[in-house]
Amino acid sequence: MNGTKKYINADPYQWPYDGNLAPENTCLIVIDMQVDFCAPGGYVDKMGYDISLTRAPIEPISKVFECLRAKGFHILHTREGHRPDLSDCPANKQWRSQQIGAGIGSPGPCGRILVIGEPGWEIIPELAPLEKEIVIDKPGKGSFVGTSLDLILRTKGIRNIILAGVTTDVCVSTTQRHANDLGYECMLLEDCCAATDPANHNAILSMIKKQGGVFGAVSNSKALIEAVNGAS
Ligand code: C5J
Repeated sequence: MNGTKKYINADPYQWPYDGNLAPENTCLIVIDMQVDFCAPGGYVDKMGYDISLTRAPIEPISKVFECLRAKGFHILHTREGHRPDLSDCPANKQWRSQQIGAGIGSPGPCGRILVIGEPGWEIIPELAPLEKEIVIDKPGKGSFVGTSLDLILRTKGIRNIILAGVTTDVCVSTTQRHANDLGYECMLLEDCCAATDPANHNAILSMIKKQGGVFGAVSNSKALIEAVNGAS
């Protein structure tokens, strides 16, 4: 932004730390807003968790999309899923999912659970990616393992990552911690994320803010939109 420093109101520090915020160097990564995590009959629902929790971020994320797309920020999406033959699904991951009644690869109302190409694996229509937006498919919880995400971000010159999606305590947190270790400047939008247990969501927010922002900072959709719209 022409050498002018730009910050978003965040906790425990104004983000990014050095005020180097611009559409070219900043991306929003929306983690796993898939039917399996947010819709009736999907993976999270089958595990017996309340999908009203994982659906709560849909509206704030939509508003953030509108704002960031208008300003030309990068937006990436991720999907958790496995090959139809489950050759990239570790046996322990599948076993654990079976223990809670939502076996990965098992048939369900949204097709085979967490399997690539099935209806449950698709991103929910409310948050569908635009044609030009990159979608990262990942077999694990973090978005960097087994994917080209780091290469893509570095090739595009992205150094600031804004995180949204589900679930705060699993895929979002794993991605943020890994990104932080890789040197990216991270900020999580608290109302644009959710966990299947609100206490876990709150615990992650607290962890991020320790040690001066050990994994980055925490903000929300309103603060982001205000800062970006005031930016131009
Ligand atoms: C989980 C995710 N919770 N996307 N995946 O298994 O957080």
